Amino acid sequence: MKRDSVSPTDLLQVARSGNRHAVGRLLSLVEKGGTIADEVAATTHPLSGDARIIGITGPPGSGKSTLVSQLLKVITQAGLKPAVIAVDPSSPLTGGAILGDRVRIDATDTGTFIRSIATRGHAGGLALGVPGGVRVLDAVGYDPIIIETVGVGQVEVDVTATADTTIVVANPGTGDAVQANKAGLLEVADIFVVNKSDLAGADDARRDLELMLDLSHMTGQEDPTGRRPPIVMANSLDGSGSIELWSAIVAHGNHLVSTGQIKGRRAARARAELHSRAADRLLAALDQTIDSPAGRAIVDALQNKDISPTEASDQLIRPILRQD
Ligand SMILES: Nc1nc2c(ncn2[C@@H]2O[C@H](COP(=O)(O)OP(=O)(O)O)[C@@H](O)[C@H]2O)c(=O)[nH]1
Ligand SMILES: [Mg+2]
Repeated sequence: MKRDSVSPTDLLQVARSGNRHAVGRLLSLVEKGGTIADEVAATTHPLSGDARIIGITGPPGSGKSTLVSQLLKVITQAGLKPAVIAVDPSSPLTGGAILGDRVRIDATDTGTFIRSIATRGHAGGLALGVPGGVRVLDAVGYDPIIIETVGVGQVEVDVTATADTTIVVANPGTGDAVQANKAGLLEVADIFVVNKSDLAGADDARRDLELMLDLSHMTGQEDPTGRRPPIVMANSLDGSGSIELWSAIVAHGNHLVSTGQIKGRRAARARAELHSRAADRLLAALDQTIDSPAGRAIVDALQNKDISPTEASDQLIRPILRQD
């Protein structure tokens, strides 16, 4: 069979029957962007929406991948079938098995699916690639789906923030609590992990986070239900803390369901993806228009001071907004 002749619908069917190669190919199509990614989205959309999405974020080198590999053991032991999307460019992930540099998990053995997604170089970038990839994994039957991102950059924070449960990782002796606060991560955290708790200063790191949480409470940023994010201490080299972390994730999931907040989270996720998609299309239309003869005429008119900057941009977007 010719590689390009297989439709997303056929690929999805094969993927759902347990063929990991087909899962990888669907994810590649998503990364490619364009019409074929749109087709994959249309095909996987009706079969997705049920998987738990867990976002895990924190500075590069804080041990996210290592922590995830320990978490995967707990999750698979619980009889679940997890998948990981890593958008951390510092993690040397392949479609196969590498997570962290000391703790490795053989994905094929456990039925876990691990995949890295390029942060650059595909249409729509992270904001579209991640939801598209999550939808594929969800439609194939993976649950939960873990997204690992470095907690720098607004898009990464946004992607993480739309997970059902967002975990923020900090380390001892690094002032991570303060950094997390600055990056806006404190507000999106449902659970904190002080990873590398085997290192000196772990208790101080915990206290810093507690203090930050106290302060955010004072400024009124706390959960409307009064829930305070728990802080889990973890040593991902030996796996301690991973069972506690999974319990905290499950408890948070139950909290979302019992308070009805799950609906809001998922609506926010749908809204964020729709916003990215629409923005992407508007920008493409804008690029096309500004480089057309009519667009160049508007640029000329602006340069010649025939029209004001506002009038120029109005003229430019008018035909785009009128399209139906
Ligand atoms: N001492 C210690 N080192 C850790 C721990 N977790 C991860 N590491 C190490 O920290 C480094 C970065 O880990 P990695 O998982 O790749 O971090 P990531 O960039 O956040 O994904 C690696 O050398 C890990 O072995 C931990 O709990 N304690
Ligand atoms: Mg990593």
